[in-house]
Amino acid sequence: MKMDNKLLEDLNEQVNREFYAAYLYFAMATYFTEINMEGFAKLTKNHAKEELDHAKRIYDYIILRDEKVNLLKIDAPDTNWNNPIDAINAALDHEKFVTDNIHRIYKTSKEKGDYPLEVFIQWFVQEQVEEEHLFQSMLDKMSHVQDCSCEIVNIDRELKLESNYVE
Ligand code: OFO
Repeated sequence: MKMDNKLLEDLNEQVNREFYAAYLYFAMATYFTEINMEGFAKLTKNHAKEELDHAKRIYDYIILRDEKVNLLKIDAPDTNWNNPIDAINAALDHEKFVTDNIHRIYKTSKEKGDYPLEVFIQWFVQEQVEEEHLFQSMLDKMSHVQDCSCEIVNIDRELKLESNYVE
């Protein structure tokens, strides 16, 4: 089934948005490394790798549909974070932005009768629920500690010990 041109364009832009997300999380990992927060650095670096996987999933899907992958320029992320809460807030904002885009692709694929794409993109719809939850719950935890940086250090230590955040 031939893909609608606008949908294909949006999907190619989504590949770019996923690569940008990887850039953003690698930038955050750099920031957290610079301020000696190894746990947060590990978390964000691991997340950057997940974003590369998201980009690859969509890249492979476009090829599977016999359509053309169009790789677009990746912007440099804005990295002016003042503190760890600021950075994690930026992560949540970005995930909300990605969610809006995924929902639009899902909605359009339904409207255009592209059922294969509708089914494919469902994985991302669910993934975004998890991604937003990850950063929202972290922010909730951090917002309790307010200005006490020693508590943020404790959260960082916990993250460092989490076995699922592998290098
Ligand atoms: Fe963070 O989920 Fe992809 O972008």
